[in-house]
Amino acid sequence: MFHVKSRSAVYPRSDVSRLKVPDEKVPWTVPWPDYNPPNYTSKHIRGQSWADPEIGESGFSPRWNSVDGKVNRKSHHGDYELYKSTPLNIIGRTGLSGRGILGRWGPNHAADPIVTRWKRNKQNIEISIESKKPILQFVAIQRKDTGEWAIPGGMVDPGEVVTTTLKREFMEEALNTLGSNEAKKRESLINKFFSNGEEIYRGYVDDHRNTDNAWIETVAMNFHDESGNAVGLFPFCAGDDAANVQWTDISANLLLYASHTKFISLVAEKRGSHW
Ligand code: RP5
Repeated sequence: MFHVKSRSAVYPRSDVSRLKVPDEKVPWTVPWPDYNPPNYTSKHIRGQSWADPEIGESGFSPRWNSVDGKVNRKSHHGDYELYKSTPLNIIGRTGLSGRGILGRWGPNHAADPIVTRWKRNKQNIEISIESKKPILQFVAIQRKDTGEWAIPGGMVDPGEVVTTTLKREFMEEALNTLGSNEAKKRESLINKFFSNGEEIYRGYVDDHRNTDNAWIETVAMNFHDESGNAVGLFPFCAGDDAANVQWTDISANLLLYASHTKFISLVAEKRGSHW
């Protein structure tokens, strides 16, 4: 269940089809002597500052399973294996080798800020007729690349601490209107709000960009506005990779990008809200 989108048929932004990997053949420990998936690394990532060179290229001597200079090559799941000096997906086979459109060999670290508030009708928190539990809302963005609704997450920059990424990505994707004056006025409120997060999840993301040799891992944190008077009142505006942004009711009906539905379900469980 946790490695389904990583095996989806056609690789994003390409016409490359993955080799079909049945559930039972996902683990590398299950022998598959003829396993020979297509190899694909998009030429668009070549030479990008955020991307690694090819394995074996002169001057590229990565320190796998370590913090390698400013690049964190450690997995949240422990040490990954190497095959022919190339990292192997920590969960298993995806039906595609190479890096696809991901920049790093091995883990590509992301961060996901889950900003929540209670749904209110005037001053009263709305209760679900179905579950009799209060309804929680989170800030969702609509991704420009797939059109799917998602948590406004993003990749951790080299040397950046995750708490900085969480705030930066939220500001870029959901609070784009906060130009310099507006941002200054609200700066201390925003800083205070983002200093109070609770970790919800840390590890592998079932993202359709994953390959046998490159994959996304995240730290998802919940920032909750209990009174609804902090970010609850902010004028959201989609920016960067986001086409739209909105408060979204949390329930089991959500169908979100990658593993985001799972992360949101963990928040609902933690806060005892309707699901
Ligand atoms: C997902 O992709 C992560 O959970 C995070 O939300 C996102 C990071 O990638 P970009 O939004 O930068 O493309 O796997």
